Amino acid sequence: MTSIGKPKLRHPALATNKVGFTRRDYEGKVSTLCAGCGHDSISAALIQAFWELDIEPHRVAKLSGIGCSSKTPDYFLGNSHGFNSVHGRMPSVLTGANLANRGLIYLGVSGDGDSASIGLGQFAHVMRRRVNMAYILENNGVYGLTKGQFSATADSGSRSRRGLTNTDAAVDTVSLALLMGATFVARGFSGDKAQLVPQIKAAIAHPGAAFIDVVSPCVAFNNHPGSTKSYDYVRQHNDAVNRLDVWPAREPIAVDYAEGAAIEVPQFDGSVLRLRKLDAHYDATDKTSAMAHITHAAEKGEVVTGLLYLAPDASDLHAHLDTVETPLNALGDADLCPGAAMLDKINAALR
Ligand SMILES: Cc1ncc(C[n+]2csc(CCOP(=O)(O)OP(=O)(O)O)c2C)c(N)n1
Ligand code: SF4
Ligand SMILES: [Mg+2]
Repeated sequence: MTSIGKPKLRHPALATNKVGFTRRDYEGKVSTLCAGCGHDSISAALIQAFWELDIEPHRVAKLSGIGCSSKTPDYFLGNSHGFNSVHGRMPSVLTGANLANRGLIYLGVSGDGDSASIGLGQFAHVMRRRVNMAYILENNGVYGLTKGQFSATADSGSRSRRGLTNTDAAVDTVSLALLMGATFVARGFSGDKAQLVPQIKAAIAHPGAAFIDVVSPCVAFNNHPGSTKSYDYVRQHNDAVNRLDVWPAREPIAVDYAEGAAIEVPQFDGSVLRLRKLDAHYDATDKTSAMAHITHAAEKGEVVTGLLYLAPDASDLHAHLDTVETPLNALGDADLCPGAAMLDKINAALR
């Protein structure tokens, strides 16, 4: 059995959000992942974030590749649009869907094998094209679904459950996303929901390529001493540079911080991101120093988490291509066909 439906029965007193949905309306089928898998905690954080943002489930399109991580869209947002694509190919399918219908909110869900091994090229190009999406990479350092081989994000020197040492250099997806032009880059940990939920909310509000690498331990194949993606390792080496608060549009900001302790970044949808510094020297708007900080921390075996980079002037692929505001899939023949005279002109120009 690959999926189990949930009973329809629900408590009549469940709280509803501003669009009239309970938290249950953002859930999906019962998860069939291993008990304790980090990916299930990420699904719970996604449910919480979409519910708190008052987004109607039918406005969301969730796309994924192949892997335990890519299976998870079955376990949340059961009333949203969903497409489980081919291994490593989610970014191009998401790009096509986004170009055809800019009216939906795009969520890409992937794994480290899916994005950093077979799908590395697609990952790089979707970031440099700045497709408007929230891209969540559930990073456990192994191919969980195919029984725990090292993936390309496994750190050099880390040990497999069977005692093998990884000698290959790791692909750091956060550094790669920065290098490729993503305009929102964060790293979270599936064991820290308080940090992850605001990160997801901010990524959804961001008007461009938003990427979150979420370290998500695989309890079956990569949660032992010697692994750098285990719960214990990440808890002991987590170096959070800041904490995010997200204030939805039109809601008064309820907390004050000392001057210099927080920066506010208004988003295009009216919401406001508040970034509370935990590391006074970390500037999330300075890409070059962010990259240097991440590289130095990785050399010391630290796992830097938080909102690592935010471009204040972000824009997306639709803005770059100058497409019309109406979703392309809603345009009629009259809008799409330039007519015989225009076609003659184009042909003449090519002769
Ligand atoms: C084209 C292709 N090659 C290989 C596979 C086999 N395969 C399925 S999932 C997977 C790796 C998944 O790893 P990851 O993306 O890290 O997801 P996880 O299971 O760890 O969450 C592989 C190699 C496949 N399904 N399709
Ligand atoms: S094999 Fe690993 S990644 Fe897959 S469900 Fe189990 S714990 Fe999660
Ligand atoms: Mg994996």
